[in-house]
Amino acid sequence: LGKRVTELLGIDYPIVQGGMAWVAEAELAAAVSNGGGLGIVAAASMPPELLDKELKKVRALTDRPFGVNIMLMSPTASDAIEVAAANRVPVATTGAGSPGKVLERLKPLGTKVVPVVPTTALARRVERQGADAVIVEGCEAGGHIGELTTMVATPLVVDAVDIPVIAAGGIADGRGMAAAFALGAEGVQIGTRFVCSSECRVHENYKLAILNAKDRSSAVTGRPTGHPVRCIRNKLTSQFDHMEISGASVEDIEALGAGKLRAAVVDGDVDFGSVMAGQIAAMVSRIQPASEIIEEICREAEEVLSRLGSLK
Ligand code: FMN
Repeated sequence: LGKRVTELLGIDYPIVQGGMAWVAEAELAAAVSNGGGLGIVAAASMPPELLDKELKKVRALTDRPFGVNIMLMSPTASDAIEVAAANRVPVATTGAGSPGKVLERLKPLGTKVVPVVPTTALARRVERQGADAVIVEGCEAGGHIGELTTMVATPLVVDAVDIPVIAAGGIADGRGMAAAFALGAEGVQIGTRFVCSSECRVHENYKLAILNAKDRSSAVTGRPTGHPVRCIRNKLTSQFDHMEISGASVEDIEALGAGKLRAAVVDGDVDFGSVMAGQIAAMVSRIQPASEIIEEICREAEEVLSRLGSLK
């Protein structure tokens, strides 16, 4: 089922690790790629020199394909594209916007470009622009989110384009992966569960916050700004709630969010930092090596798929 994706990306299993600002560094990316998935370094939180260093580090740690995630909203996006070009990165995923510039600059160099899209309209547009595949991300996901759920957006996007569709948002085990395939996806992208991999270098408090999360632990902050973010409920999300209820300005709400992901990831401030994670955090119960996560999910997915023979 995942053959078009594994062949396109040169990987063993159709599992992509989500690009995650401040979280997705070289060690995690290399561990995922060495485990047979596609590891990704997130450019959003990195100045160009650091991104260059991290990409070279992944190359030193694995001989498997890997990728870079370029957040198009980020002020350093243009620099990140040039660093990705100089490093001849095998795959680029893009988030939050229209990836025209990335396609134009990186595709001629042989980089496979796989944009993250929240809607059928953007999926169609990036296919026309030459995207090699798309990642459709539902609002169950951690981080910046769109409106549609994975359950709804995946089959709609599958129907809208001919290129392979990779589903993201709310997938953390083999059941989720098999469900995504049932909806027509040919691969999955996973963020939250990989935060709890042994090789991910986020502060221990961040991992604990995910491990302790229950089904109603996640909240969405910043809706009035037009850039909503899913994270784990804490003192910061209460502050956001109060501001939104009291009709605070968009500028003030944006100011409250500034620097908060770094505070949680780097300083371990899980009370007043932004602990971005998906709803599926409730299912993540162990810290494991990335390769074990990949094997476990694929084994479970195979079992589920073989069990689902017919309706009766
Ligand atoms: N997606 C991007 O395209 N660029 C980012 O910089 C980015 N940062 C993220 C940071 C965190 C902490 C998390 C949890 C997610 C982020 N995402 C980002 C989304 C992930 O790449 C991925 O699509 C998402 O986590 C999948 O949903 P899941 O968390 O339910 O597995």
